[in-house]
Amino acid sequence: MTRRPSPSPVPLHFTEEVAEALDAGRPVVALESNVITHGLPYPDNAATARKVEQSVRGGGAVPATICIENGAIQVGMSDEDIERFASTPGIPKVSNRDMPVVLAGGGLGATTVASSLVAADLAGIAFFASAGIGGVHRGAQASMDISADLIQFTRSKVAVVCAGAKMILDLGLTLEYLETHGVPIVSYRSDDFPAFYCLTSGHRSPHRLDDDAVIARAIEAHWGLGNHSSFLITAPTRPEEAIDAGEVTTAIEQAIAAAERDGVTGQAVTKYLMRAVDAATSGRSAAANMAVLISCAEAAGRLATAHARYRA
Ligand code: PSU
Ligand code: MN
Repeated sequence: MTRRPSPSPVPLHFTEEVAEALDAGRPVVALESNVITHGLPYPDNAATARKVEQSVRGGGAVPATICIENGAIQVGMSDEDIERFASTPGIPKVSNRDMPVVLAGGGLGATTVASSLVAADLAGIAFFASAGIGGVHRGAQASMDISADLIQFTRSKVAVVCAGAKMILDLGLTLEYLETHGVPIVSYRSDDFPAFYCLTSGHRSPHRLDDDAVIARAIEAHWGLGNHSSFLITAPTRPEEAIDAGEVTTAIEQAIAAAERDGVTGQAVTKYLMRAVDAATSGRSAAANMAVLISCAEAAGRLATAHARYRA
């Protein structure tokens, strides 16, 4: 592990490869580790995390999976780290609000989209990839359950490549929230705002761009306008790996009702709903989940490469 000069007193530990890439201005894509510990069961989670890293490399960029360990933010995880996070039960989900406490305590922590963005911004990594961002939950009018991911987009200067937000959420309200906060959204080679492993959420995206170089210019223009916030690029999954929204609608509604009945609240809601939908679709949604993680990582690798070229 390498230390690079950091503007923050919080220690950032980089793998050699990530430190070298950042020093040389080569493209780097940050990735979250919560999807390893909480997104998929073992051993699919370890296999998928490795494939996701390979997909980032396939696009020409260096992957930097983020986690918390020994009171430091780790920027880049070794293969052994990934295996340990994938196979150790009980590693906590660490969102932005949890970071200081887990850092002070010295234990392990798996970073969500929100906390990974905090880390990427501190580390000077311009790109982040995740399959599905958090969003405004259905019924948020009463529960006030809005993912901290959305708030962090308004604070972290990072380009985020994702396949939209998960179908379990209220995607219309999620788009409203992002519009209110001036977070740009561009659909990559598509007209629609996707819904994770579904090709469309039924909502059109505010913008469509097809050209990697134009996307790179748009990201720099956003930051050039003085915004210290994220720029969202949605890349839909491959049609042959997509799930028809109708196929999961009933499963989602039943999962939400069950979560209410079982009194599931707060941090636990997202994982509970995802697992219930996987169970109801006999694992088909888990397979589609893996596919969309990989397609987002590929797109992020390519776009980060175009962006690094534009900046050079
Ligand atoms: N995608 C998945 N499963 C997940 C997540 C994403 O398929 O568990 C995680 C991500 O880490 C995301 C988090 O940042 O869920 C959002 O959680 P919440 O809704 O509690 O903010
Ligand atoms: Mn929540």
